[in-house]
Amino acid sequence: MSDTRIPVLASVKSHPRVLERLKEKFDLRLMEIDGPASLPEAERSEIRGAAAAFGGFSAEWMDMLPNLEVIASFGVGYDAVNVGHAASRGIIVTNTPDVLNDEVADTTVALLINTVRRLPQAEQWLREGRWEKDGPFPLSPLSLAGRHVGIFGLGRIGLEIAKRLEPFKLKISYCTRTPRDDVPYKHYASLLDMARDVDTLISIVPKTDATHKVINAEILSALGANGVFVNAGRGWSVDEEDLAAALKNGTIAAAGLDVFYDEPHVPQALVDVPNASLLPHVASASVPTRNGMADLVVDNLIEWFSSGRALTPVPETPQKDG
Ligand code: A2R
Repeated sequence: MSDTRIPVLASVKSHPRVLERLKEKFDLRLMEIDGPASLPEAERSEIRGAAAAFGGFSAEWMDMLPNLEVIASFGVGYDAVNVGHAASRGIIVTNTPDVLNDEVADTTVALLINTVRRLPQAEQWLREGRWEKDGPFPLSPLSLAGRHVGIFGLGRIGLEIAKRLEPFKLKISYCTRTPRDDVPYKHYASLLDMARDVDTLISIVPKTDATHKVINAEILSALGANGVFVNAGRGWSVDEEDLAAALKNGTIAAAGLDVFYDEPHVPQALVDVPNASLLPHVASASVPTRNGMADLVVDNLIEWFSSGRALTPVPETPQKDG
């Protein structure tokens, strides 16, 4: 019996729940990580929807699929999907906003505290038996108390980070292109001006042309010797050579990084400095949150094919009204 369900494509590397649910609802076709090239041409022209994994979706892949209507991307950042090309082809792209705000904000605050109070190193000290052998773990030179935090990007996640930092009694400022009228925090249009005024900088901006390597030697120098930098947005926004030098030379005091320029490669210069707290891009990486993201990927495809409206289209590929 032939399958009358809608043919959709997903990478074999997709989240297991994405594959499981797509298999229930659609005629699921799988592609290897090198994209749709491995599918026979006749099969490619049948595909009407696709689920993109972290590897994204290139213009070349889109053009192998002449009847593609929608790409549901896993993650809130969709920089690996060529949205400009999708828009020119009339393909709707969706992402998974909001369902990860709490997890990413929680992890960012944890990373900030780990960085300032050196808690991973303290645990390592205990595990290596050094507490008993060498005595107490050395006092952390830094404290969270009294810090002035500048949040670079006060969107869905940035706002959750700010809300979590308020009960820590920290002063909060932010830098975005457009000021928000719903927050009491001081707005800066210039990242450099904010870096001069704060001692703690948290980056949670997306990867765009305008955010490329904007956190550089000048910004780090403005942050100063008591400065702490935390990145939970994209490694793309940071000049990692400048950051490693700033950590090594004491231009800033410490950094906490969950994201890197060329993941999963982490520059040795960052691994080598003792005042960096490093995580392998785990901010949203809990089973419940990733399940929520997986569900939103699938729900976007289901909604598109049942009502002609996606749930969370990205702004670059808006849906027609009505
Ligand atoms: O600039 P605005 O007013 O559009 O504010 C957005 C800000 N932003 C920037 N701020 C300064 N200079 C820029 N060139 C710039 N570009 C964007 O980043 C907004 O406050 C924030 C982004 O917020 P959302 O779009 O709500 O993103 P969400 O969900 O908070 O995620 C942020 C990023 C993702 O794109 C992933 O790369 C990462 O966090 O997981």
